[in-house]
Amino acid sequence: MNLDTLLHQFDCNNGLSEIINAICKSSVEIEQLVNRVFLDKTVLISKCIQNSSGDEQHKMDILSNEIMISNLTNSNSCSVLISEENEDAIIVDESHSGNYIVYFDPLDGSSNIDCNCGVGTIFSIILDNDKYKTIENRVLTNGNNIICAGYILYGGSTDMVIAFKGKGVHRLSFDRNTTEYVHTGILDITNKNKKVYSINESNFERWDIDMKHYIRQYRKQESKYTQRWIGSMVSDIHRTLLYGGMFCYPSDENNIHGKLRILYECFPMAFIMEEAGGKAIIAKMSNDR
Ligand code: AHM
Ligand code: MG
Repeated sequence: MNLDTLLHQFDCNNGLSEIINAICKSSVEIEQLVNRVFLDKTVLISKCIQNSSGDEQHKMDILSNEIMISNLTNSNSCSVLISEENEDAIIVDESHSGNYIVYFDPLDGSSNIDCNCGVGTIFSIILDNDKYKTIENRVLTNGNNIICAGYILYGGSTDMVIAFKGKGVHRLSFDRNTTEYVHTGILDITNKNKKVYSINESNFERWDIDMKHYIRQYRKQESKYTQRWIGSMVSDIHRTLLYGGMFCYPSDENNIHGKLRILYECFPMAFIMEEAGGKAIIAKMSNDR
Protein backbone atom coordinates (compact mmCIF):
# COMPACT_ATOMS: atom_id res chain seq x y z
CA MET A 1 0.00 0.00 0.00
CA ASN A 2 1.34 3.47 -0.81
CA LEU A 3 0.68 6.73 1.02
CA ASP A 4 -2.19 7.82 -1.24
CA THR A 5 -4.08 4.59 -0.53
CA LEU A 6 -3.56 5.07 3.21
CA LEU A 7 -4.81 8.67 3.07
CA HIS A 8 -7.81 7.55 1.05
CA GLN A 9 -8.54 4.80 3.57
CA PHE A 10 -8.57 7.37 6.38
CA ASP A 11 -10.83 9.83 4.52
CA CYS A 12 -8.21 12.57 4.69
CA ASN A 13 -10.09 15.38 3.01
CA ASN A 14 -10.52 19.16 3.22
CA GLY A 15 -6.84 19.62 2.57
CA LEU A 16 -5.38 17.14 5.05
CA SER A 17 -4.03 14.80 2.37
CA GLU A 18 -2.55 17.80 0.51
CA ILE A 19 -0.69 18.76 3.69
CA ILE A 20 0.64 15.26 4.23
CA ASN A 21 1.72 15.09 0.60
CA ALA A 22 3.47 18.46 1.01
CA ILE A 23 5.32 17.09 4.04
CA CYS A 24 6.30 13.99 2.05
CA LYS A 25 7.56 16.10 -0.83
CA SER A 26 9.55 18.17 1.67
CA SER A 27 11.01 15.04 3.23
CA VAL A 28 12.26 13.84 -0.14
CA GLU A 29 13.99 17.19 -0.69
CA ILE A 30 15.42 17.26 2.86
CA GLU A 31 16.56 13.66 2.47
CA GLN A 32 18.61 14.70 -0.56
CA LEU A 33 20.27 17.45 1.50
CA VAL A 34 20.99 15.04 4.35
CA ASN A 35 22.53 12.61 1.86
CA ARG A 36 24.83 15.31 0.52
CA VAL A 37 25.86 16.62 3.87
CA PHE A 38 29.46 15.41 3.70
CA LEU A 39 29.87 16.17 0.02
CA ASP A 40 28.81 19.80 0.48
CA LYS A 41 30.01 19.92 4.07
CA THR A 42 31.26 23.47 4.23
CA VAL A 43 27.95 24.79 2.96
CA LEU A 44 25.40 22.51 4.56
CA ILE A 45 26.75 22.33 8.09
CA SER A 46 28.16 25.78 8.35
CA LYS A 47 26.86 27.45 11.48
CA CYS A 48 24.68 30.48 11.03
CA ILE A 49 22.76 32.23 13.78
CA GLN A 50 20.68 31.35 16.82
CA ASN A 51 17.04 30.44 16.16
CA SER A 52 14.02 31.52 18.21
CA SER A 53 14.58 28.66 20.70
CA GLY A 54 18.14 29.81 21.32
CA ASP A 55 19.78 26.95 19.38
CA GLU A 56 22.55 27.46 16.89
CA GLN A 57 21.22 27.10 13.35
CA HIS A 58 23.06 25.22 10.65
CA LYS A 59 22.55 26.03 6.99
CA MET A 60 20.73 22.66 6.90
CA ASP A 61 18.17 23.93 9.42
CA ILE A 62 17.49 27.01 7.33
CA LEU A 63 17.20 25.13 4.03
CA SER A 64 14.95 22.44 5.55
CA ASN A 65 12.75 25.14 7.03
CA GLU A 66 12.45 26.92 3.67
CA ILE A 67 11.51 23.64 1.99
CA MET A 68 8.76 22.94 4.54
CA ILE A 69 7.35 26.48 4.38
CA SER A 70 7.30 26.54 0.60
CA ASN A 71 5.64 23.15 0.13
CA LEU A 72 3.12 23.66 2.93
CA THR A 73 2.17 27.08 1.60
CA ASN A 74 1.75 25.68 -1.91
CA SER A 75 -0.53 22.93 -0.59
CA ASN A 76 -3.19 25.69 -0.30
CA SER A 77 -4.39 23.93 2.85
CA CYS A 78 -2.69 25.72 5.77
CA SER A 79 -3.74 28.92 7.46
CA VAL A 80 -0.78 29.22 9.84
CA LEU A 81 2.68 27.63 9.94
CA ILE A 82 4.53 27.45 13.23
CA SER A 83 8.15 26.39 12.92
CA GLU A 84 10.84 25.85 15.52
CA GLU A 85 13.11 27.91 13.30
CA ASN A 86 10.88 31.00 13.16
CA GLU A 87 10.32 33.44 15.96
CA ASP A 88 6.76 34.27 14.86
CA ALA A 89 3.90 32.27 13.44
CA ILE A 90 3.70 32.51 9.65
CA ILE A 91 0.24 33.54 8.51
CA VAL A 92 -0.33 32.06 5.07
CA ASP A 93 -1.46 34.57 2.47
CA GLU A 94 -5.20 34.57 1.76
CA SER A 95 -4.57 33.34 -1.80
CA HIS A 96 -3.03 30.10 -0.45
CA SER A 97 -4.81 29.80 2.88
CA GLY A 98 -6.58 26.64 4.08
CA ASN A 99 -8.10 25.01 7.15
CA TYR A 100 -5.18 23.77 9.21
CA ILE A 101 -2.38 24.96 11.46
CA VAL A 102 0.84 22.97 11.07
CA TYR A 103 3.61 22.86 13.68
CA PHE A 104 7.00 21.54 12.74
CA ASP A 105 10.64 21.13 13.58
CA PRO A 106 12.17 20.88 10.09
CA LEU A 107 15.35 19.09 11.14
CA ASP A 108 15.51 17.89 14.71
CA GLY A 109 18.85 16.64 15.97
CA SER A 110 20.83 18.64 13.43
CA SER A 111 23.57 19.28 15.96
CA ASN A 112 24.40 15.56 15.53
CA ILE A 113 24.45 15.61 11.78
CA ASP A 114 28.25 15.78 11.48
CA CYS A 115 28.52 12.19 12.70
CA ASN A 116 25.93 10.75 10.30
CA CYS A 117 23.40 9.76 12.93
CA GLY A 118 19.68 9.72 12.20
CA VAL A 119 17.95 13.10 12.23
CA GLY A 120 14.34 13.91 11.51
CA THR A 121 11.45 16.20 10.67
CA ILE A 122 8.65 16.35 13.27
CA PHE A 123 5.16 17.71 12.58
CA SER A 124 1.67 17.99 14.00
CA ILE A 125 -1.55 19.26 12.49
CA ILE A 126 -4.62 20.85 14.07
CA LEU A 127 -7.83 22.24 12.58
CA ASP A 128 -7.92 26.03 12.55
CA ASN A 129 -11.40 26.38 13.99
CA ASP A 130 -11.89 30.06 14.41
CA LYS A 131 -10.00 32.29 12.04
CA TYR A 132 -11.64 35.41 13.49
CA LYS A 133 -9.75 34.99 16.75
CA THR A 134 -6.24 36.34 17.15
CA ILE A 135 -3.44 33.90 16.48
CA GLU A 136 -2.55 33.76 20.19
CA ASN A 137 -6.03 32.37 20.91
CA ARG A 138 -5.92 29.77 18.16
CA VAL A 139 -2.62 28.02 18.75
CA LEU A 140 -2.17 24.77 20.60
CA THR A 141 -2.19 24.94 24.38
CA ASN A 142 -2.23 21.19 24.89
CA GLY A 143 -1.84 18.18 22.64
CA ASN A 144 -5.50 17.15 22.68
CA ASN A 145 -6.44 19.06 19.54
CA ILE A 146 -3.90 17.33 17.35
CA ILE A 147 -5.59 15.34 14.60
CA CYS A 148 -2.43 14.02 12.98
CA ALA A 149 1.25 13.99 13.90
CA GLY A 150 4.33 12.26 12.65
CA TYR A 151 7.99 12.34 11.89
CA ILE A 152 10.35 11.44 9.11
CA LEU A 153 13.56 9.74 10.15
CA TYR A 154 16.51 10.24 7.81
CA GLY A 155 18.55 7.24 8.88
CA GLY A 156 19.87 4.10 7.18
CA SER A 157 16.57 4.29 5.31
CA THR A 158 14.05 7.10 5.30
CA ASP A 159 10.96 6.22 7.30
CA MET A 160 7.81 8.20 7.80
CA VAL A 161 5.82 7.44 10.94
CA ILE A 162 2.36 8.96 10.95
CA ALA A 163 -0.44 8.83 13.51
CA PHE A 164 -4.05 9.85 13.02
CA LYS A 165 -6.31 10.45 16.00
CA GLY A 166 -7.94 7.15 16.93
CA LYS A 167 -6.43 5.34 13.94
CA GLY A 168 -3.08 4.16 15.22
CA VAL A 169 0.45 4.67 14.00
CA HIS A 170 1.66 3.74 10.54
CA ARG A 171 5.16 3.30 9.26
CA LEU A 172 5.99 4.04 5.64
CA SER A 173 9.41 3.59 4.10
CA PHE A 174 10.72 5.64 1.23
CA ASP A 175 11.52 3.53 -1.83
CA ARG A 176 14.26 5.36 -3.71
CA ASN A 177 13.58 3.35 -6.87
CA THR A 178 9.95 4.35 -7.22
CA THR A 179 10.31 7.58 -5.16
CA GLU A 180 7.21 6.58 -3.20
CA TYR A 181 6.47 5.96 0.45
CA VAL A 182 5.31 2.37 0.95
CA HIS A 183 3.40 1.13 4.00
CA THR A 184 5.72 -1.13 6.00
CA GLY A 185 3.80 -1.71 9.20
CA ILE A 186 1.55 -0.64 12.03
CA LEU A 187 3.41 0.39 15.17
CA ASP A 188 1.89 -0.90 18.38
CA ILE A 189 4.12 -0.51 21.42
CA THR A 190 1.94 -2.68 23.66
CA ASN A 191 3.48 -5.91 22.41
CA LYS A 192 7.08 -4.64 22.41
CA ASN A 193 8.88 -5.49 25.59
CA LYS A 194 12.57 -4.73 25.29
CA LYS A 195 13.78 -3.27 28.55
CA VAL A 196 15.46 -0.09 27.41
CA TYR A 197 15.51 3.28 29.10
CA SER A 198 16.60 6.26 27.06
CA ILE A 199 17.83 9.37 28.78
CA ASN A 200 20.90 11.62 28.78
CA GLU A 201 22.30 10.28 32.03
CA SER A 202 25.20 12.72 32.03
CA ASN A 203 22.69 15.19 33.49
CA PHE A 204 22.10 12.94 36.51
CA GLU A 205 23.79 15.18 39.10
CA ARG A 206 21.68 18.13 37.96
CA TRP A 207 18.28 16.37 38.32
CA ASP A 208 16.04 16.83 41.31
CA ILE A 209 15.80 14.15 43.96
CA ASP A 210 12.64 12.51 42.55
CA MET A 211 14.15 12.16 39.11
CA LYS A 212 17.32 10.63 40.51
CA HIS A 213 15.23 8.18 42.49
CA TYR A 214 13.16 7.28 39.42
CA ILE A 215 16.20 6.54 37.24
CA ARG A 216 17.91 4.57 40.01
CA GLN A 217 15.09 2.01 39.66
CA TYR A 218 16.12 1.37 36.06
CA ARG A 219 19.77 1.11 37.05
CA LYS A 220 19.19 -1.66 39.55
CA GLN A 221 20.60 -5.00 38.45
CA GLU A 222 17.29 -6.77 39.02
CA SER A 223 15.40 -4.34 36.77
CA LYS A 224 17.16 -5.94 33.78
CA TYR A 225 16.99 -2.62 31.90
CA THR A 226 19.73 -1.45 29.60
CA GLN A 227 20.32 2.14 28.54
CA ARG A 228 20.37 3.60 25.00
CA TRP A 229 20.82 7.24 24.06
CA ILE A 230 21.45 8.43 20.52
CA GLY A 231 20.82 12.05 21.42
CA SER A 232 18.57 12.61 18.43
CA MET A 233 14.95 12.49 19.53
CA VAL A 234 13.49 11.09 16.33
CA SER A 235 15.94 8.16 16.38
CA ASP A 236 15.46 7.53 20.10
CA ILE A 237 11.66 7.63 19.82
CA HIS A 238 11.71 5.41 16.72
CA ARG A 239 13.70 2.75 18.53
CA THR A 240 11.35 3.02 21.53
CA LEU A 241 8.28 2.56 19.32
CA LEU A 242 9.79 -0.44 17.58
CA TYR A 243 11.33 -2.21 20.58
CA GLY A 244 9.52 -0.86 23.64
CA GLY A 245 10.96 0.85 26.70
CA MET A 246 10.90 4.46 27.74
CA PHE A 247 12.32 7.80 26.59
CA CYS A 248 12.50 10.95 28.66
CA TYR A 249 14.18 14.32 28.85
CA PRO A 250 13.72 15.81 32.32
CA SER A 251 14.50 19.34 33.34
CA ASP A 252 17.71 19.91 35.28
CA GLU A 253 19.63 22.72 36.97
CA ASN A 254 20.93 23.99 33.65
CA ASN A 255 17.66 23.56 31.73
CA ILE A 256 15.05 24.38 34.31
CA HIS A 257 12.21 24.17 31.76
CA GLY A 258 13.61 21.08 30.07
CA LYS A 259 15.47 21.01 26.80
CA LEU A 260 12.81 19.72 24.40
CA ARG A 261 10.24 22.12 22.99
CA ILE A 262 6.67 21.31 23.91
CA LEU A 263 5.05 22.45 20.66
CA TYR A 264 7.47 21.03 18.13
CA GLU A 265 8.83 17.97 19.91
CA CYS A 266 6.87 16.89 23.00
CA PHE A 267 3.23 17.24 21.86
CA PRO A 268 3.67 15.43 18.54
CA MET A 269 5.78 12.63 20.02
CA ALA A 270 3.36 12.23 22.96
CA PHE A 271 0.46 11.99 20.48
CA ILE A 272 2.28 9.33 18.44
CA MET A 273 3.25 7.38 21.56
CA GLU A 274 -0.33 7.35 22.87
CA GLU A 275 -1.72 6.35 19.47
CA ALA A 276 0.75 3.45 19.52
CA GLY A 277 -0.70 2.29 22.84
CA GLY A 278 1.98 3.82 25.04
CA LYS A 279 1.89 6.52 27.70
CA ALA A 280 3.18 10.06 27.64
CA ILE A 281 3.52 12.03 30.83
CA ILE A 282 4.76 15.42 31.88
CA ALA A 283 6.00 15.65 35.42
CA LYS A 284 6.31 19.39 35.76
CA MET A 285 5.31 22.11 33.41
CA SER A 286 6.30 25.71 33.41
CA ASN A 287 3.80 28.19 31.97
CA ASP A 288 6.35 30.04 29.94
CA ARG A 289 7.70 27.19 27.84
P1 AHM B 1 17.63 20.34 18.43
O1 AHM B 1 16.21 20.73 18.17
O2 AHM B 1 18.53 21.53 18.59
O3 AHM B 1 18.16 19.37 17.44
O4 AHM B 1 17.66 19.69 19.89
C1 AHM B 1 16.83 18.63 20.20
C2 AHM B 1 17.65 17.38 20.40
C3 AHM B 1 16.80 16.16 20.52
O5 AHM B 1 16.69 15.54 19.27
C4 AHM B 1 17.55 15.30 21.51
O6 AHM B 1 16.71 14.43 22.24
C5 AHM B 1 18.20 16.32 22.38
O7 AHM B 1 18.36 17.48 21.61
C6 AHM B 1 19.54 15.85 22.86
O8 AHM B 1 20.14 16.85 23.59
P2 AHM B 1 21.46 16.56 24.49
O9 AHM B 1 22.46 15.92 23.60
O10 AHM B 1 21.85 17.91 24.96
O11 AHM B 1 21.03 15.68 25.61
MG1 MG C 1 14.37 20.21 17.62
